[in-house]
Amino acid sequence: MKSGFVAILGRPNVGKSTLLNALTGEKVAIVTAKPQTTRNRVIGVVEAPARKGHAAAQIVFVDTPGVHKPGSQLDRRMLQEVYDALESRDLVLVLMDATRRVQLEGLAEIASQEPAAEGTEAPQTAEGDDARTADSAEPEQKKRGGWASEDEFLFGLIQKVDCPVYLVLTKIDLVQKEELLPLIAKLSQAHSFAEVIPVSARKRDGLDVLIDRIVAKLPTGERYFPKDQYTDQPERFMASELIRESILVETGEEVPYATAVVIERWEEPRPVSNRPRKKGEEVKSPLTRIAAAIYCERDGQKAILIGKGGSKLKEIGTRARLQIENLLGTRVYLELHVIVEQNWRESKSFLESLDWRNELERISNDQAVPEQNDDEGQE
Ligand SMILES: Nc1nc2c(ncn2[C@@H]2O[C@H](COP(=O)(O)OP(=O)(O)O)[C@@H](O)[C@H]2O)c(=O)[nH]1
Ligand SMILES: [Mg+2]
Repeated sequence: MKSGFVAILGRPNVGKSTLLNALTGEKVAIVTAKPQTTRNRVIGVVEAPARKGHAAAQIVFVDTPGVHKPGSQLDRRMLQEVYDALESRDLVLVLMDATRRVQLEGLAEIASQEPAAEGTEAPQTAEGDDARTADSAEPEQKKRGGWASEDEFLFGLIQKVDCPVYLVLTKIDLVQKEELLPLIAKLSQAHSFAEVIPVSARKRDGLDVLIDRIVAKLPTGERYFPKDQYTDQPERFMASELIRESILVETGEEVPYATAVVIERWEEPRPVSNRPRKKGEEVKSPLTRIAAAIYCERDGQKAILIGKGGSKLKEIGTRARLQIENLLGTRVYLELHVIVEQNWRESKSFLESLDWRNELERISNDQAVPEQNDDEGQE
């Protein structure tokens, strides 16, 4: 059998997480129309059965935050997640939004100009006129320079990897076939891709071809994950992500970007007793009780998150609860409250506390070497 890690890379909002979910057939990563939805690298595992032409394979996809020039400590952490994903991989998929005419203009700049020095403003390209992508209206993007420099940044990243890199054109359900060819030609000038594969995650178009081409490049090896495991994220973290997704959908302006979610309490359902039931007595399905804190940076954001008479928080909660019920397969009682934590996006310690991988590492270290604690002293 074959197995390997495949990193999914791309600018914000090109459909990385949507593709991951379509490939795994599970909701592994949250998806919204807003850029910077994904903050951590997210693993989704796909079992590809043996087919004519290739062996059975386990493909471990690693979805990543969208590549953008970091403005805050949170952004830098997101970029670090991209680097981490690039470190252990057998193949890289670079996703480009097929609807993004402006990318052509950006890459024309790359081909014809010296690379812009770090920190200089790149020429502004016509961002506003491609209404088909939601992130083009994002003011934060504008502050950090034009698309050209951000594409350049992404191409710089893949220049350094030493494994095959595939170009995956996404959202082809939104464009005419003949629009793809000039885009492919232009992108191929910027990097020599081992394969170019157009897909629509939404219509499940091109996914089989993509899987076939990936398996062709994977090394022989055993599974990295048990056969029925589709992600490495703990349920608690997935639940906090679903709450964040709900906030992203239900609020606007800067609120989604200034928000973090922390699960504070998690009570597993009590085992259902199998005592005899009275006639007509309803058997309640199991209930998971979850309490979560929503962190934001300012009082004004808190007011927006809560809404008139708590109405916004209620909407956020209801939407998230339904999703978490789907995830867990139990009923869920979800309690949300909002906390102002000024400038948390710049706080290294706060950002570290959000990372479930740190948390797991800390727990396993605590359990592995309890007797060494004395020698380490300070902390
Ligand atoms: N029409 C269409 N929209 C898509 C497709 N894939 C993703 N999208 C949309 O693009 C937006 C960004 O998707 P997401 O997966 O969060 O992008 P990411 O930031 O790259 O992870 C969402 O509104 C998706 O619904 C696709 O194949 N077709
Ligand atoms: Mg994403």
